[in-house]
Amino acid sequence: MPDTLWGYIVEVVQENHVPIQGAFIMATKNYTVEGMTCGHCEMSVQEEVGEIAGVTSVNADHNTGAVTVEGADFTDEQVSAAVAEAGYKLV
Ligand SMILES: [Cu+2]
Repeated sequence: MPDTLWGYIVEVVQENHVPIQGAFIMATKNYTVEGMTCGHCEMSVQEEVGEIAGVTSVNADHNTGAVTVEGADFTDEQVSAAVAEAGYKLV
């Protein structure tokens, strides 16, 4: 009986340590990008930023410079690097 009880406790502890898949916290972040002048610029930024792991949607507006990024587990540094890769500057 004690062996069974011990085994049961170990199992519960292990179960509680199983990482829960799909529990990432989704976030929407707003950035301002300098240098976009037309729809092609928007596309370039959206493409590059969209390649960041965890990013689910990107919306860029060349009129305002606003770039909205939605996703989980991405950093400002990654967005800044992607914007620079596209040829623009995060401000
Ligand atoms: Cu353009």
